[in-house]
Amino acid sequence: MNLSDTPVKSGMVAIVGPPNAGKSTLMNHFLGQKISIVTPKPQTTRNRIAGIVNDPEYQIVFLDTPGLHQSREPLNIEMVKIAMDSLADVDVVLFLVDVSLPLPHKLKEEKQAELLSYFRQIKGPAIMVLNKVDLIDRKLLLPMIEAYTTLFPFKAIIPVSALRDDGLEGLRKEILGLLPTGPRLFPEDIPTDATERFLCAEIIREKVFLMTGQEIPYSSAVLIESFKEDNAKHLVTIHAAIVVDRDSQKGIVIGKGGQKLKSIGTAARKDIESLIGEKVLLKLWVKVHRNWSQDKYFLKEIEH
Ligand SMILES: Nc1nc2c(ncn2[C@@H]2O[C@H](COP(=O)(O)OP(=O)(O)O)[C@@H](O)[C@H]2O)c(=O)[nH]1
Ligand SMILES: [Mg+2]
Repeated sequence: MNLSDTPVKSGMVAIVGPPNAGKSTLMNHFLGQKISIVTPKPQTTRNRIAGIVNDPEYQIVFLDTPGLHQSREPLNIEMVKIAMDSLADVDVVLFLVDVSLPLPHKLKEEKQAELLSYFRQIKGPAIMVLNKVDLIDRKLLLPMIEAYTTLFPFKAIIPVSALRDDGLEGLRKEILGLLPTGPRLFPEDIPTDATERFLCAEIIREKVFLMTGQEIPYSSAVLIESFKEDNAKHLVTIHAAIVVDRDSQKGIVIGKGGQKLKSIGTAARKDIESLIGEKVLLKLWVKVHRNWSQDKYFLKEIEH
């Protein structure tokens, strides 16, 4: 019997909640590395991404998910579906909220109903994670905990700051207490189930989110057109297209004299090099694909 078959605490943990609550930040802190992209803009995460934490005593498979929010845009409907579907086969649900935002009973009726509808879809044990406690006075926590206690039978309500790594140890213990004992679900040496190709596209998308304003982040996607590894030279050559909705957006992403695209490329290349540990040659170009977010085939193509 090899080590991987030895029963340990092992299971899947979905991280769900409104956009910008800090879901990706939380997962990255548990992993000790950046798997999921993080920006100050809502709706950054578009797909379910697994981050796997291995320890001699346990394996926790976190699923980072897109933010829950109501919207009639096909891409957004798909994103919420991805998040809600991930609730189906997990052992524990972490419901994350940003404590600097209004409490549930202070929300507009419609927003409150939305929140409750998400809670109702939780089947197994759930932990409410009150994130961003660094932004508020600790005295406000008790009424907050009481408010959430009345809304859903959470197994625990835990205040944390994912950004400052505060309270995460206690949260990890709560999670382990709820996980079954069994074989590891993944090999011990991989931190994610995402492909390098997908993670590279995500890194480029993060730089587009961070370096462009207004509508561009939400109107763009990244397509990896080729990904070639030259093992002898320790060089990976990546060709990728930043896909936008309209001609006018193409100009914005390229920038004056190509400066914007160059900055995006340089920042992305550095992160990709540290992700894969090889030299990277990154060739970026910008392509217009009208209504890409409504194109099911295109959405499938950028998923992996
Ligand atoms: N002050 C503070 N900011 C946080 C914390 N956790 C996340 N953030 C910030 O909130 C923003 C959204 O984070 P992200 O992880 O992308 O949220 P997601 O949309 O839920 O995945 C980013 O700017 C993070 O740096 C926290 O504990 N405290
Ligand atoms: Mg996210």
